[in-house]
Amino acid sequence: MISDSENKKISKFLSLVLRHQPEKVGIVLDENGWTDVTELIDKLNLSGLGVNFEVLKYVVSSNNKQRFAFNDTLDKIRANQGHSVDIELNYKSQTPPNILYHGTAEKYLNSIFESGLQKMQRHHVHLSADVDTAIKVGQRHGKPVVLIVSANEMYTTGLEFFLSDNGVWLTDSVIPQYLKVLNS
Ligand code: HQG
Repeated sequence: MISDSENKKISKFLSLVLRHQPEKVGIVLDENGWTDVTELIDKLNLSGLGVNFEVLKYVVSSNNKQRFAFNDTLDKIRANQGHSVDIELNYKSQTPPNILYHGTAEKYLNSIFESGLQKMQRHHVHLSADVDTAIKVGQRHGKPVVLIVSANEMYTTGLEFFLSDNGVWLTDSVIPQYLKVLNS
């Protein structure tokens, strides 16, 4: 497949970008250190490292310390340990206030009350502790509507909330049962 020295070279470079300097090739790690496999391969190739999916799988499986792992669907990859970048530490699991708010646009309401608040392209659903912030967030999408989220009720059922360093409340999803429209 590839020579040992080529394998080692790719592995070292993977350690560098998956643990320390993702920005070196322009990838982004999520809060748990995962990054998109297709994007990683594209960016590695742009950096002059000839890597395709088969080669990447080989490097991961043959690594002497199993430094890297794919997720179950093989579309994300991360380093198993040894990070110097601040993954996870940005988001602390917290007891939320009784109520949090989510700003959205009127046009999304039907869908939200059908399938709940979903994280869409992001890692979490973003919530705020105050109404003004929610209105501003909602305005980005159209005519703003503020939803009241029964955060503490969710929390008591075991659902997790995180507070980012910049004060944004985060959770995985919110089912319609915990949502109400704030009447202005
Ligand atoms: C909506 C900015 C249909 C959701 C802001 C939102 C925020 C659904 C949109 C941060 C849905 C996603 C996040 C469903 C959710 N059906 N629509 N089932 N579930 N939606 O931008 O909360 O500049 O990904 O209501 O300040 O607007 O990035 O999320 O309208 O904190 O740092 O789908 O983005 O910060 O939109 O904004 P977004 P968001 P940054």
